[in-house]
Amino acid sequence: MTIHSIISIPDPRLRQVCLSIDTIDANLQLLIDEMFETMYAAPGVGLAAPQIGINRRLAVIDVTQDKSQQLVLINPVIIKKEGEEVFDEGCLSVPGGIYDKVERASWVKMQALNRDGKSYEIEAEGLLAQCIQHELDHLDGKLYIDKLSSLKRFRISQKVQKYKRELAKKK
Ligand code: K1U
Ligand code: ZN
Repeated sequence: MTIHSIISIPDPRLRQVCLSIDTIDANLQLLIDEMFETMYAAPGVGLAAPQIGINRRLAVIDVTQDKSQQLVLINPVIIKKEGEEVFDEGCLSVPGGIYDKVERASWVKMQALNRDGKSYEIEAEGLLAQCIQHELDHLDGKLYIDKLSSLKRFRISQKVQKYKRELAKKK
């Protein structure tokens, strides 16, 4: 099973609006399996295709500790959202253990296709709602750091550069 490299800021591929998926076949299902493996290895609770350099509207999520609720999001759309909540948020593409507080809807209803191309809807709150919104933002080229002040964004980009330099030295 292939574990993909996760790209990080300031890679411009993270800033593209992703294209819809029109064919669900064995190749896509293999990619979905690889995305779950990549997400668990990171470790993370979600992963969007642009984070591995693929410009398609595809993400995977599993917020459980026992891998019991794997969600495949193909061409996902948030059809309703309610409330506001401030969550601590991180991103695998903003590496180095960086987290900050972000305001999100506290409840969302999402429609997407599953790995067999079947349409489903899910209502979510808490971490799952946060993760759905985070992954859908990735598909539109948006990152949680865009919601922070420009000073915080500047400091975060410096921390990420330092983290990547130190990682490169160790290799
Ligand atoms: O899309 C991503 O960058 C994945 C990201 C998703 C996310 C995390 C927190 C709030 C909203 C969305 C992550 O998974 S970061 C890693 C993380 O939070 C985590 C890792 C292991 C266990 C639990 C959480
Ligand atoms: Zn992210």
